[in-house]
Amino acid sequence: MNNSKNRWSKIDSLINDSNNILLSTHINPDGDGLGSQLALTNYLKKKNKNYKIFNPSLVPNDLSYLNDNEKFNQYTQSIHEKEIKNFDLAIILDIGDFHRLGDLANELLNSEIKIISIDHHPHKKENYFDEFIHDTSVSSTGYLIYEFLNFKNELDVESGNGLYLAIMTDTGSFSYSNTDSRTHSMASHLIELGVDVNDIHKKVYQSVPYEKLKLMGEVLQNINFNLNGKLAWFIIDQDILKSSNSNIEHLGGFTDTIRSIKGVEVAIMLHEYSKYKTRINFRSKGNVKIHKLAQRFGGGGHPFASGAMINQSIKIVREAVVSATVSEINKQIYGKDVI
Ligand SMILES: [Mn+2]
Repeated sequence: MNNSKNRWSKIDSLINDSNNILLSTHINPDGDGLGSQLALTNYLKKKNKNYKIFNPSLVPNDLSYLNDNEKFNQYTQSIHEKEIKNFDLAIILDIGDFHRLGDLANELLNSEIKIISIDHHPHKKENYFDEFIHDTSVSSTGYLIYEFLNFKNELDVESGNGLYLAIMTDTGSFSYSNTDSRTHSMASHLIELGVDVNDIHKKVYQSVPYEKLKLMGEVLQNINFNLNGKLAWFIIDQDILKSSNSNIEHLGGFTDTIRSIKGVEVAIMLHEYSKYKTRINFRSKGNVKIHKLAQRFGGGGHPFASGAMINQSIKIVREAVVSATVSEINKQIYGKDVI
C-alpha cells in the first residue's frame, strides 16, 4: 500500500501501452468522478494519447463550468456503439457497481478492450476489471488519481483543479468522516501548485440555480420523521419536480441537507426516477451504518453514504425502505430487534 511504485506500475504500463483511451464514471456523475476525469485527461493530453470521455449522463447543472475545459460526452448506445471498438483501454472511475455504467457496461464486457477501475467504494471479490486500484481507506477517487499523478511526477495546476474539485465535493468541503490528514495534505499540495480554492468553491457552491432552491423549499415543507426525529425522509416525485420547474440534476446534496437537521441520524431521499423505478439515497451522521441496508435493496456504497435503484413504484419502495431503516436504526442504536 505504501509502495506506490508497486501500486501504480501495472496501471501505468497499461496506459503507456494504449493509444485510444476511453474514460467513464457513474450515472449521475459527481465532482469526484468528473474532477478525476479532468485530471486524467490533462495527463493523457501531455502524453499525446487519444482519449474520449463517454459518461452515462451529462455533467450536472451545478458543475456545468467543467464543460468549458473538457468535452464530457454522453454515451448513447444507438449512436456510439460502433465507436467503442476503436478503444484499446477503458479507465472507469468512482464506480462501486459496474452496472452504474449503464449501457456502456455490457458494451465493454462484450469487447476486447482492457478495463481499469480506480475507485474508493467497496467492491466484491470477483470483478470485471483487468487491473484495478480499489481503496476504501481514501476519501475519494480524486485522492487516488492524485497519488498516481504524484507518482508520475505529472501534477500541475490543471490536473490540480480537477483533483481539488474531487476531494472538496466528496468530503463535503473537508467535513465528512472520510476527511483525514491525507486529504488535507493533498489540498495543501494542490494550493502550492496554484489551485485557486476560492474560485472552485464559488463555481460549485455559489451558483445554485434558483429552481434548485425552490425545490428545496418544497422538500423542507414535506419532511417525514420517525423515531423521534432520528430518521428523516422525503419524496421527490414527478409532480414536485414539475411544480418547481426542476429536474434530476438539481437533486445533488439534498439528502445531506436533510441529514444536517439536529437529532437526525439517517436521512433518506426517495426519488421517483420513473413510474416503476425508484432511486433511494441514504445518508447517515455516523452512528448508524447504512451500506448493508442499501445492499439489501440491490444497491451499495459507503457506510455513511449509499444508495440503490429499485425497479418498483415509489409507493411500494417507500413502505419497504422506511420500515427497514426504522428497524436498522433501532437495532444499531438501541440494540433492539423490533420493527
Ligand atoms: Mn467518490
